[in-house]
Amino acid sequence: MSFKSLKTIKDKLGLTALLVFSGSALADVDPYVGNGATYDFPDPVTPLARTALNQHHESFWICVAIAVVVFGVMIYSLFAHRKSRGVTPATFHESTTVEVLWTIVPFVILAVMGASATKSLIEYEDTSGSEMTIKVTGKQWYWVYEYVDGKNTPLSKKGKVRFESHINADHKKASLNNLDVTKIKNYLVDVDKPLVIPIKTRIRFLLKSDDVIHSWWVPKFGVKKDSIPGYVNSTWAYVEKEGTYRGQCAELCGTYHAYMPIVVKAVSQAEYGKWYTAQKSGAGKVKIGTSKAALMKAGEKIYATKCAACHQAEGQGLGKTFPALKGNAMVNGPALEHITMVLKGKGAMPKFDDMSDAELAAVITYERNSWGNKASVVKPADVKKAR
Ligand code: HEC
Ligand SMILES: [Cu+2]
Repeated sequence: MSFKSLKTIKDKLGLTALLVFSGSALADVDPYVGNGATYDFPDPVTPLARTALNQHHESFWICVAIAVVVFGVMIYSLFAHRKSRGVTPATFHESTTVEVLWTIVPFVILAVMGASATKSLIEYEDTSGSEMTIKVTGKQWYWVYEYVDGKNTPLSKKGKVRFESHINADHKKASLNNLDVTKIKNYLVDVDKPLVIPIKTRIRFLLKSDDVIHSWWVPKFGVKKDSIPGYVNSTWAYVEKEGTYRGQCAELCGTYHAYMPIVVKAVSQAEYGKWYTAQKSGAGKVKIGTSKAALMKAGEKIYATKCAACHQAEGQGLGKTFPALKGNAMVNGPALEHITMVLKGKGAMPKFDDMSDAELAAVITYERNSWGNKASVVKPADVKKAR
């Protein structure tokens, strides 16, 4: 086929345009890569990430060397021993030298690569000497972070900092409604409340899950670890540079798997201390009033992040599994049964007893007075009594 006809086919398929556009699109959206080169690995900011990168490069260059030797011999043989030169085939049949060589050479290659890979793996698994511990819980479809112990992190249960990290609601809305997303910064990798950690501190992460298997993945940390129900996994990070690092859940975990990003803000130790103290004293927690208007306003937000995934945005439910809350008998009935359902859960309906009285009052009041529902307002005191 001539070059010209190839070119015609290419133009017909619009391949040129496709290539040009995919290139520029990548350059804009890839939030993981800090060095401007989208084909390369993200810049490592932890010793683990550097170990993984070096491990990759080392194995890669060994493979390149093997390829050069093997193809070199092959191409030389094809050329120098070609039939037109009258070369007759050699026989290596039952040659002990060849047998010994092709056993020993691969063994040596494996031993060299295996030894350094084992060293890297041990470094990955070794969480000893950590200065603080953060518990990470995967949930459909958000992350829960809890500071367990360590610097500025008292062990006492009272005042322990624990919070949820949900995807930026605007991003999710834009994605679900097929809106124009080209102008959205950090599209789908932005959250309402990032995990905040101090730099130059060896942090142990304990990973667990409350429902299905998720995976906590922050590329620049070189960390990707499954969070599995009924099992505690651990990994660690020592972040060298201040910055905002983004990642995603890396395990297909259901309908909204694409909407569980991770954002970690690494700050100086002094700044972290200040942040932690403020969190402990409850600053940054949204205060919810007890008036109907205040409960409705807060409830709408909570409903969107915690309930709409199953019961849908307008309370219309989904299929046979997720009941409609619009016009629902329980939602329009006595408050106590309704509160108990949300507190304790039932079957595929999760329990929400880790929410505060005020938050529960807000979301329940919202359900009871939206989409045409008309039922009594639920106050935080009612929730407290029902617990
Ligand atoms: C993971 C999916 C899921 C999420 C998230 C969820 N629900 Fe449900 N919900 C269900 C299922 C499934 C049922 C039906 C349970 C049953 O009867 O077995 C249910 C039932 C209910 C009922 C009772 C309806 C009835 O007719 O019995 C209420 C009220 C309710 N949910 C409120 C909420 C609220 C409030 C939230 C958010 C705080 C929420 N749900 C989040 C799945 C979910
Ligand atoms: Cu997940």
